[in-house]
Amino acid sequence: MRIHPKLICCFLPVVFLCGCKKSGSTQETPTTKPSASTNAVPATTAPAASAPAAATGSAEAAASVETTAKMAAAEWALKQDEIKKDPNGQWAIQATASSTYNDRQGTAGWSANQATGAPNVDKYGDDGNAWTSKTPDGGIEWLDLKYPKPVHTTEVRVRESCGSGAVIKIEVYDEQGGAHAVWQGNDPTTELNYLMVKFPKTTFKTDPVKVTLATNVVAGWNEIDAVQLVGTDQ
Ligand SMILES: [Ca+2]
Repeated sequence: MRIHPKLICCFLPVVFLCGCKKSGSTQETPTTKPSASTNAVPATTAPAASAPAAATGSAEAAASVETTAKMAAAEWALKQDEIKKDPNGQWAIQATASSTYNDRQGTAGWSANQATGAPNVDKYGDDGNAWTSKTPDGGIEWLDLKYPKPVHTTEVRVRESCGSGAVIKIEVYDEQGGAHAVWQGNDPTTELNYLMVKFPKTTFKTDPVKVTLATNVVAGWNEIDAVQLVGTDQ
């Protein structure tokens, strides 16, 4: 039986090959796979607080670093919860993509539909509950998402869960099917976080949202857990 390349990617300690760990994120313990030795939770992948300069060997300094990290983790969890419950937010109900890992269809792991619904990836890293493209670094890939209700939109939130930072463009469509780019640029997202793109309320109602990635800009698999469309009827 052949070992799946994806599994290798998942279990090798060299996580950076997957693009799921970026150099520089050295605070906290970067556990590369689920381990029973820690009861830690999603929060460990939270955007860690900026690491205070280490005062070598001082217990007080260590405690202070820990406290800061915990506060950052709690803040991260609160923000995740707030977004999840945003009354003006909608989660996609249908998705298509330029390609999918291993040509996965339907509700299979890493298929486009894994980017529908509320976020369900708990930890930064390769996870079948997110969509990813057929190849990790092939270049331009896109994800097209439909929502229950067209709205005048003010924001799109893309939850990136592996190889974050590769989104280059977000477009929303008007009801005649015209595409409007609401953002194009350098995605600053790292770790398990949302790319939150805010813009003046659209004059038209939008439904489909298109997220374009350049998968070659962040090495390894670039995975999208969920995409929220924020907007109102008026
Ligand atoms: Ca998901």
